[in-house]
Amino acid sequence: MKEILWKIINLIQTTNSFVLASHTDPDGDSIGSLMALGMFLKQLGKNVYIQMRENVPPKYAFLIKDLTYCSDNVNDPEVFVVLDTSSIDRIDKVANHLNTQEAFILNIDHHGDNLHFGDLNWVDPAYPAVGVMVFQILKEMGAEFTPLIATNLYTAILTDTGGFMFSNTTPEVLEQAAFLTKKGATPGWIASQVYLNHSKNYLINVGIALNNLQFYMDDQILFMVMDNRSVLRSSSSFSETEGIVDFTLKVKGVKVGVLFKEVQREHIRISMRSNGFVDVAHICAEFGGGGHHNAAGCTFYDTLENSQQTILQKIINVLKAQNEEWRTVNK
Ligand SMILES: [Mn+2]
Repeated sequence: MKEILWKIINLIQTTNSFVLASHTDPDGDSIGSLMALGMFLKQLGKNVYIQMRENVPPKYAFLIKDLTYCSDNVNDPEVFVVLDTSSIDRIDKVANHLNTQEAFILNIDHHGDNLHFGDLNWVDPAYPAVGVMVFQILKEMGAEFTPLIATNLYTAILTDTGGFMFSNTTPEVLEQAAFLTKKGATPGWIASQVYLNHSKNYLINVGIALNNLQFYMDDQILFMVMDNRSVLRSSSSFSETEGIVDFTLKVKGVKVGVLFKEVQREHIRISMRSNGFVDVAHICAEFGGGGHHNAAGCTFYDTLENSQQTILQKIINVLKAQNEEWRTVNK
């Protein structure tokens, strides 16, 4: 077993009160990991509080139906567990009555740009989901995988592997998913909750984005744009846009796809996807953002036009350099 895993197990065995938190704008991996670890700690008889104040998207409501189960009064936790969060600034703000200043910080994450802010850091970008890391802890510690724990971990893995479609879908991941299915996770039902549960607004937003496509560099780059006026005019809002950027990679030949959301004038949210050829986390980091090799984001405080121009130039340069390198290696 990895040494770090021993240390984490030892920490869990020798402490009693925990506050768990993750990043704002929770996703399937952050919610699923928090809930699964929280419920397991409760099995051990620990005091647990899960900090998840920020809007949990309605489609993930099925994961948190037993959140009360993990809302003990923990005022001065011994351990503050942070999951799936590269920087402590990105944490969902901890409620005022909680004092985590004195707590021992356990940082478990798979983002390559993690800042190792913990007292104990298990950071490994090789893991497809933090749910897989939590799975390992539970497995090693002999957890009882209840149907709700299995459902949470399955959802974490499902969503961070893009529905088992990304290149991080390894044999191990599928074995873990099979194990969780035997423990009561139901793939068809979970998939319908996560992927077939959109609002009308979502589809209106897809329409706006698909209506404004821009191809560059022989279709290696695809931009989708949601300008403020179109969204307001269609009486939609920017709240339901998760996954729209993934449409870009459905087009053959596209290596980098970008969605620009003009949430306000001179406030542009940018989501980026790569087919694997270039590292979009690296591109977004240059503009103060971050993420993973294949999925990242950043924010511009500039006009929509300037933002597009700056991003386009950057991606063209990166693609040219990468194409050049590829030609050299494969000569
Ligand atoms: Mn994750």
